[in-house]
Amino acid sequence: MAQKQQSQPVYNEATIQHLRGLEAVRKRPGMYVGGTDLKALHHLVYEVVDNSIDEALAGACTSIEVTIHQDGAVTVLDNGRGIPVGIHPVDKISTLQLVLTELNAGGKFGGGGYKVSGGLHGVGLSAVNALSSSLTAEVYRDGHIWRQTFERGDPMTDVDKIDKTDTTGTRITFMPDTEIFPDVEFRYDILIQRFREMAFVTRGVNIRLRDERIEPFPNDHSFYFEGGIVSFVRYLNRNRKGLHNVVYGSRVFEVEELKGEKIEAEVAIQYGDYYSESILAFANTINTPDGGSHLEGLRAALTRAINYYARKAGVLKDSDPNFTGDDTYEGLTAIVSVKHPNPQFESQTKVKLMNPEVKGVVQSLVTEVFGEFLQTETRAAKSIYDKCLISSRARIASKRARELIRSSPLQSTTLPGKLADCSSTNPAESEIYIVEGDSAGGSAKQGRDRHFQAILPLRGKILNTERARLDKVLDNREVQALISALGVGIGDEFDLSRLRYGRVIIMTDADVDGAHIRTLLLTFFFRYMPSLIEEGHLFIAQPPLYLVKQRKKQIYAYSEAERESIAKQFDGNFDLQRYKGLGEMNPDQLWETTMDPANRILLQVNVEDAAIADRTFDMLMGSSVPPRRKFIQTHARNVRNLDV
Ligand code: 0RA
Repeated sequence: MAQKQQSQPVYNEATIQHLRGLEAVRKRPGMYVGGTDLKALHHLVYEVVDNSIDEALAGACTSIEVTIHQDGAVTVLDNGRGIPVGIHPVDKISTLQLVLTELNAGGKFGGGGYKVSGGLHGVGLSAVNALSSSLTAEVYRDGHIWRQTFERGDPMTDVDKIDKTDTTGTRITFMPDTEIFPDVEFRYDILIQRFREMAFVTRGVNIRLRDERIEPFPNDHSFYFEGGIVSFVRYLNRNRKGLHNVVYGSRVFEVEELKGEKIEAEVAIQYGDYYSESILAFANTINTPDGGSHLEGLRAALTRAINYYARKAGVLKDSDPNFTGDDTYEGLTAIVSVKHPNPQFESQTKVKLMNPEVKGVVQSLVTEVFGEFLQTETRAAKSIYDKCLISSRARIASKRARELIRSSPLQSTTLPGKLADCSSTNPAESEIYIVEGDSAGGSAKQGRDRHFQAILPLRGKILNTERARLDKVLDNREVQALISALGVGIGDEFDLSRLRYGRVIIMTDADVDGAHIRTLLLTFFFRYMPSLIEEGHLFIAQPPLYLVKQRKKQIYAYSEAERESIAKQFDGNFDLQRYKGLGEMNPDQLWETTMDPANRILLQVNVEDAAIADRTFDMLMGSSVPPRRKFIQTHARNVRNLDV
């Protein structure tokens, strides 16, 4: 190539039209890069890197290095094949110049080497060139280093052969134009996030990001994930427990619409012991947060496979309805990544993939690999079905609750007549005792410190109805009294900030019925006021089980172990009084043992405790009594200890 004078734009017939194109990019950057804000600025880097990723996807590139320079320019260097520099047969100019000056040229013209591209809005490197005050492209190819420089998209030099080399690759350095972008400062954090994702979905490529603006260069990270999206799922679940190893599958599909070109799809799936859902979908390595056809295919196939095999395994009976999609997505971490020769995105910013044929492709892949997994790994499959069961029960319970709440007068704000309120109106210091039975309620009212302790007696026999269903419970007058005493409302109206007492304390007898009522109340709070538990407002009072007496000395025992150790202390010579109910204590005793903040032991309820109660609840409300009693006796006091 002949040397041309520096900084003299190189025009020939072919370039005139290209330059007009680039002028349009500068006039309306919004149409080409989605605006001139920070997001658009960073898109310039992604655009160049996307081209290098394309080389990696073509199997021709293993390393991409991105550098933010001190002057604010960015360099993207890769070891791909290098942008071709020869004269283009149609346009009669160097392909390098064509790629950098013609809109839509990119690497995809001529049906050549490229399978896929995630390139920005299909406008390619030329848009970056147009929006850069200066750009230098250096190509390592055919034994030589070639260079061409541009200003605001105009070629300043010809494609110059500047040296010899035995490697291949492309180095693009550009300075975003301050005439276009009000803020041209690249953010390391934004870029690193994107490159981490790209490295995960482009197996075997090393992406490095360095920031030369801060010495001694603390910002220098490399990403390389041999395991691709399997590593990605492990990374996302790094602090959580998986129920099984990551399930992975990939296929290359030929679909008729594409006339010989192929779609590549891969998925990685893992369920864990948590309830959130994180599914990420990528199209040509670009994250598509609004999903699209690839995500639809994944979701549909997962739900169908789980329903099919759960039914086959007898987990779902003939009379049971199918799990809904949501039932099957709780606790799921999954990634679907497709590479498509002609991706169609909903909008310029590429947040949603539209190609309809992709849905079926992903669906058949997931059906095959995940179905195979469910069939062979039966234990893992069982734990997934069990999770779905829990999700579906919770969904049905909360639906029933919402319906009920809508049609019931539970939002009343008048305080119930049975409430013995405290004089303090400061929730930070006040507490409410929910007490089983009117007689214990009477003792508690007399024994309390009325300044900060309120008492609400619940009539035991009503709550005691053994077969009470939870929706019946909401219809219950006692529970309605509880809701209005707390002041928080319920359902859509629920507002924890209106809680009238900072501590809500359940105080029931230390017997089977007491445990039963406690389970019921815990279940109620868990299903209808979970945030009250999460924020640490719910407690269980712990009355003593025994009074151990020796002449004038008397000691309360709160557990069997305590009773034994006191008995030893008294040399086996003592009187023992067993408390079966709160009513057996006089008001002073009740204050001293169970209500006085100086002496009492409260158990703070956490969500796990309440979840156990919730699971227990269904069993308790079943029709067979003996296992129920046994369960209550063994588990009722099995709550974490906490001194308050
Ligand atoms: C056009 C055709 C080919 C590669 C490229 C462009 C290409 C573009 C960029 C941008 C950054 N790095 C790049 N690397 C390659 C195919 C070349 C061939 O078939 O040899």
